Amino acid sequence: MGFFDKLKQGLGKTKTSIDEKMNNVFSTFRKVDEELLEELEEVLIMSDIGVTTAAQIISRLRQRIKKENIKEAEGVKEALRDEMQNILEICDNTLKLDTKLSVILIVGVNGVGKTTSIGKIANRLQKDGKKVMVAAADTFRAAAVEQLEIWAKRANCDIIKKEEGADPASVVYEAIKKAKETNVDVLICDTAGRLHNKKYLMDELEKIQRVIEKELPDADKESLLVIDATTGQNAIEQVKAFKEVSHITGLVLTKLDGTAKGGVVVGIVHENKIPVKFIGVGEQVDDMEVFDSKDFIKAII
Ligand SMILES: Nc1nc2c(ncn2[C@@H]2O[C@H](COP(=O)(O)OP(=O)(O)OP(=O)(O)O)[C@@H](O)[C@H]2O)c(=O)[nH]1
Ligand SMILES: [Mg+2]
Repeated sequence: MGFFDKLKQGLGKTKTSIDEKMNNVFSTFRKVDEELLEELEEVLIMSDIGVTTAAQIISRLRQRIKKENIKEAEGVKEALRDEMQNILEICDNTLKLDTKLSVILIVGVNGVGKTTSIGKIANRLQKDGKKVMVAAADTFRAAAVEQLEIWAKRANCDIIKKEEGADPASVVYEAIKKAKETNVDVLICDTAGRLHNKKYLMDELEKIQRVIEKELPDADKESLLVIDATTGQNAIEQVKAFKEVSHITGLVLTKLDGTAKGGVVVGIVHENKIPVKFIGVGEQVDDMEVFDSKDFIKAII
């Protein structure tokens, strides 16, 4: 199955929700008026896009309808797709990893797919000819290290690990040292996700980042927040919490092959100006793609 089909199939439930609601609105379509715009705004809000973003999309849509004299349902749909895509395209979604030894820090709450995404990203970068190393800085559970080891094998890259309970920042410190010695291009650091224990999470993440900053002041650094697309509105809270501790450079949206609520990402990107860099569409090593806003919107509506 091609990537687009996978995404489309995955977004099937999202599609049903946004598309179905949208079609309900258009099924009673008579003319383009305020009532129609109000109904569309409601659909957007119900699709987790967020009140502010939905209002702005509709306001732009209203202007376009006037300016372009749109009178048909299909024209409204097309303009709506366009406006949503514009939002998702506001920022650059490429990874900036130009320095020899650059670092990707992976953060996010429990179970969103951090470790899995690391495996997939490592695999991609290795295939692109980069030498990758992963650091098992989630020392919270022994199983976390074992899981990352399995992914490192799949991606064919080295791993730096310590015993369970070790200081995560010390794992990162050691990994940076080893990475420099062995000519690594990109170091990817796994972290433990715990939003409920926020203070600890903050301290631990800050410490890891201090080590990276101190050891590699001039290196390119990405801090990717992993978000499970099935969580809906809660994802907004996660972005807020992690933005307080880290300069998030991009999002990884996982589980879009599942019961996805992809709409939430439109609001997140709009309100935070953080681009989606990758999307996860399955549990296999190849099930990750660079985010493409056009495909994404086409799959949703
Ligand atoms: N269907 C699907 N499952 C995924 C995807 N990404 C991750 N998963 C699954 O989600 C579960 C959690 O993934 P992990 O990578 O362990 O998540 P994590 O964020 O590292 O979890 P913790 O280390 O416990 O915080 C696993 O069962 C993965 O196989 C995806 O894109 N699609
Ligand atoms: Mg993990």
